[in-house]
Amino acid sequence: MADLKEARIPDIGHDDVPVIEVLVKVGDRVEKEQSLVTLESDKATMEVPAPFAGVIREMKLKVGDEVSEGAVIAIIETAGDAGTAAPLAAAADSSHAGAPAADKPAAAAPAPVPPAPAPAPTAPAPAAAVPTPAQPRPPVDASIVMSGDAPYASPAIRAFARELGVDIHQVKGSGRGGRIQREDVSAWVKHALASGARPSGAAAASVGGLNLLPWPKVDFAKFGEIEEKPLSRIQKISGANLARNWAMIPHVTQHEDADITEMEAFRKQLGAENKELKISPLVFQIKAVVAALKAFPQFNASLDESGEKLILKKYFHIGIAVDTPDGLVVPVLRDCDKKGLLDLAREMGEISKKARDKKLGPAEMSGGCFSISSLGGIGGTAFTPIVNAPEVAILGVSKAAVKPVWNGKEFVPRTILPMSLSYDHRVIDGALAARFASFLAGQLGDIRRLLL
Ligand code: CAO
Repeated sequence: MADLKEARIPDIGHDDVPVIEVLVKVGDRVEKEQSLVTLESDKATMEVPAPFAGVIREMKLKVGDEVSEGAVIAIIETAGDAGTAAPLAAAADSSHAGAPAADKPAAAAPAPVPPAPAPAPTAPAPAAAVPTPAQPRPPVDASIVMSGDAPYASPAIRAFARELGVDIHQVKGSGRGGRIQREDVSAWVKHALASGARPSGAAAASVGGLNLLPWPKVDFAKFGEIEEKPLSRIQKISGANLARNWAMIPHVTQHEDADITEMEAFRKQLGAENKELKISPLVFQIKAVVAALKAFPQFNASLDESGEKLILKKYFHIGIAVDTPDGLVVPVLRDCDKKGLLDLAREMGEISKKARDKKLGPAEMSGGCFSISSLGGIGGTAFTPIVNAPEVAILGVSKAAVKPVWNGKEFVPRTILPMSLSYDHRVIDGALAARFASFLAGQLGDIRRLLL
């Protein structure tokens, strides 16, 4: 007896996690545990499996939706027995009929319908087949991902492809029934590197092939003892983002010094009065950045995907780069224009602890307008921070030091904070950046101005 049931998001540990892939469509017959959608936070991707077998009658989610526990993914028509729903082949998309359900036990599906349209080759392509290089596809957007022509690949292979930044739609499967194997993804990457094939996604539309040399392949053990250490998940994700941002954004870094002698005196006084809080120079920098974003709205902006429009933001959410044992994360402090120094100090303490304890949720790392990366507690006199796309600028802060400064009559000791402002030169020109940096220095040099 057929039955309509809701497949819901289970406890995923976070709220508002974005859906990045919809793996099934109306009419598909799914097995129990077959992945329905993929969710991705900044820290992890997860595929949500079907809690029971049946035929998808209605999809309730689309790419870009943000979900929490309990959200309905789809309405599934089951055939009574949740674990082994009878095949409802007549209801399935007829375009799938006849394609082999490569990995399904024959008994489970007398009229099998594969989870995704496989090309149904009469003889599967050999495993060593040269991958099809970047098929010219339009940029990946929600409608394409949702179109239902999901390639035939296991969750692990999809995750692998995503980690390498490969659009799985471009990979030709060499497994049974066209199933995509790990080797297919690796071979696609090798081929793409060698041929300078177009990168996937929206980026492809504007960047074209970078035509880079393949990464040097070196047998390091030939030269001495070595040890292999896999990158952490955070390093892999942030590495891919940094590489894209560095390659695609024309960076320029403007350096500026701020005289923070008075600010430091006030900060120490505040610290003495609020011993329970750690009042770092960062909270003053956040307030100064907010003032500068208000004065220079071009910095509180993002280029839209087409690269032809600037989105100006009326809110002031500031990302703070936090160094954790597993790599760099950038939690976002919201509405910094509405918060005082003490509130920000409290929040900074909480959020950096959460980051180091790996407890940040995706929502806490999204929506930033501008980032600050402070190496001031460590050292250095200047560096080149990488813009955190789709933001258009980032402030790098180095270690303040007492220096002799000429006041017109004599050298006096002043505490000088070196700042490095990197910006996207497509959006911001050098003169504007110099004005922004000098405005920032002015705010930090006379913190009474932060009240204006
Ligand atoms: N100049 C001099 N001293 C500074 C300073 C500066 N610009 N900024 C901070 N300090 C001081 C602090 O006051 C603190 O002194 P006390 O111990 O006497 O209180 C000390 O340096 C250590 O500060 P901190 O780094 O622990 O704290 P913070 O609030 O300044 O920064 C955080 C917090 C989370 C930003 C920082 O811990 C961090 O992770 N920084 C690294 C960010 C990073 O890796 N960026 C690089 C990105 S590109 O790879």
